[in-house]
Amino acid sequence: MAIIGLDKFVVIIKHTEWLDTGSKSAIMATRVQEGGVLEAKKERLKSPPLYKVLLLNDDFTPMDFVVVVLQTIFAMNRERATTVMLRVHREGVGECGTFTRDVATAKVDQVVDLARQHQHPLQCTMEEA
Ligand code: TYC
Repeated sequence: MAIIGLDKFVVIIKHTEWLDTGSKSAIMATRVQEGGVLEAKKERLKSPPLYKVLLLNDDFTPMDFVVVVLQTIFAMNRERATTVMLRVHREGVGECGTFTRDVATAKVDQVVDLARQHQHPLQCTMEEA
């Protein structure tokens, strides 16, 4: 909830309706009713769960391709992308970043799509952080 610190809202309800004047014509009238009180809850929303995007090693995807993937999809500079790629190469798995679920899903899809377009078996996955 974005509103913090407000205790109460006064509710103003406007009714607009046709009033029958008894003759052949009718008029529009607006009535304003005031006085309802709505208590604001002093609650903060929980922050959304975050997901780590992980790159997996394989024996076929070229190192240079993985570096380009990390630069383009994860906005890493060349040095950082090379460090992450080498970690995946040596340890089997490496972290590309932490994102909300939708962003992590989109990044995983982009990595896999790009890899398949180039006929590489590169695997990318995500897990809750
Ligand atoms: N192991 C690959 C090779 O030797 C390089 C590689 C690194 C592949 C990272 C995938 O996520 C990966 N060409």
